[in-house]
Amino acid sequence: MSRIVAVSNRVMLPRRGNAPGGLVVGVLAAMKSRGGLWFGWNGEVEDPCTPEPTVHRRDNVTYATLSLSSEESRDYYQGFCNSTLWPLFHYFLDGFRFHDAQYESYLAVNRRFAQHLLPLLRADDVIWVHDYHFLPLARQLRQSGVQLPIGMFLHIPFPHIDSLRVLPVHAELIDSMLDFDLVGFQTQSDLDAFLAAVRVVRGPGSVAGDDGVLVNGRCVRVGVFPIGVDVDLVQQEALLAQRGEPCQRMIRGLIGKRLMIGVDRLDYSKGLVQRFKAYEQFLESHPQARNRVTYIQIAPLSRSDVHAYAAIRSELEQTAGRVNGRLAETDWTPIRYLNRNFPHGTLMGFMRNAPVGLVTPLRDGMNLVAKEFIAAQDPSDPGVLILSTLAGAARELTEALQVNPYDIRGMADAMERAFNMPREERIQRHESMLRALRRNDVAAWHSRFLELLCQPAAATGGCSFDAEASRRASRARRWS
Ligand code: GDG
Repeated sequence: MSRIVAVSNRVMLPRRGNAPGGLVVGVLAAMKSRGGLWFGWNGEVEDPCTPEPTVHRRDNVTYATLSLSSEESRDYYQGFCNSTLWPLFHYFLDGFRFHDAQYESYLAVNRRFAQHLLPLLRADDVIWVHDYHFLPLARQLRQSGVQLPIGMFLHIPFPHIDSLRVLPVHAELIDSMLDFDLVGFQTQSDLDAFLAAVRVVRGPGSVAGDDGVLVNGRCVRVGVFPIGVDVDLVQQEALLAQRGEPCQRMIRGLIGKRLMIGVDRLDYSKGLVQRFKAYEQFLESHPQARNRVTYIQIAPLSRSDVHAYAAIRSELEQTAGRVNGRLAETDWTPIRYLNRNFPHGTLMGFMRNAPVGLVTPLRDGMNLVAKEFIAAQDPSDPGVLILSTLAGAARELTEALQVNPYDIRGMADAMERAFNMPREERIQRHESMLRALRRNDVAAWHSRFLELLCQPAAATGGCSFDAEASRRASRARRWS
């Protein structure tokens, strides 16, 4: 069996106190079950940056990591990754910035990481690259002669070409993504958007069906691989944590009030300001709920060096302060807003004790918290999930109370409905969503992706369309 080499911007060694984000949770699950090499950034910024990767072994995983220089951190990470690609791919065109020098840094970091990865590769490896930080990595590796199978999974949405066009280098980026052998997306609409962009950049004849793109006679397979959670593990974590001191303390702190919970990295894409306002409206229009419910929002800080993240942080502090200032009683704080990490199990225990879970991003590739909330529930008395239609998870979790995250009144109404939903309806909705979670759990996600990546294109029917006709069309385009 081939060795798996995972490449992601952030590599996190399993140790206490680390609060992994969604990507790391998924990659860690794949690496733990299969073993292999995990290569990427160690999260450190130093001048000069590490000349060679630092290598650690834990269980059956080898971790090889590099640091970034302060210039790379500013231009590649905070710049092109998090002020260009992240806002653009989440349709936040107001926050979108483009600077040539940052794009140059992005390419240079991809080149540097490719060079350091080369000596670590073996002849039987398959390389699985994660996310928007490394869209040109396959091109860099191919230019150094690597012929191994290389796949890319995009954890975030892929935008429609009409938005993507604002990026001056969009054609170059799309083109470089076609050096992968397999490109995977969270949802069908992400895949459709990618194929639409490929048609524009390489001509309509390059795509047929939705399983492949033909590039210079070579087939690049594409597909939808919705990331999931380990349902049994989340259930065990939730059950175990429920008896632990942090959960018991949280329950005591509620003094009998019913809990509504949100757990999100502090990010403007997660829709927290709108959520706070919807809760305020819910309490205003349903005064009987006051002093009966408490909303806990856990929001560990992320990317705090990026200006837009500092701005959202201060807006949230103000909004929570205003709601609490207006509505709190001597024995009741309406919103408890915590910028800190908790161990994953503790979070699952909190979720199990919440009659309502709030997951209302303005845009999200998938959103694992939505799936974890369902998995963590007591099936005989489950909580209700309020879920944004703009999260990838909404495609599978159709029995959640789906809301438009910009519709403050609609979200307030959903809160009222969730707190009052009869038990029978809650059970029926939960059962159906649990089935969906089991169909697309985290093991299905990584095994489907890796199986496809390990098979030659001919064996999978990728590019099953008329390759010769496509080549003729592309020749005709060149001469027209
Ligand atoms: C990206 C995409 C896609 C959160 N707080 C703590 C903590 N978490 C865990 C959650 C969950 C994960 O982090 C967050 O995952 P999400 O999917 O919600 O979000 P992103 O970080 O934005 O992830 C996203 C994902 O990649 C996977 O493909 O779903 O759309 O944006 O597992 O439980 N974990 C710990 N402490 C915390 O305080 N330990």
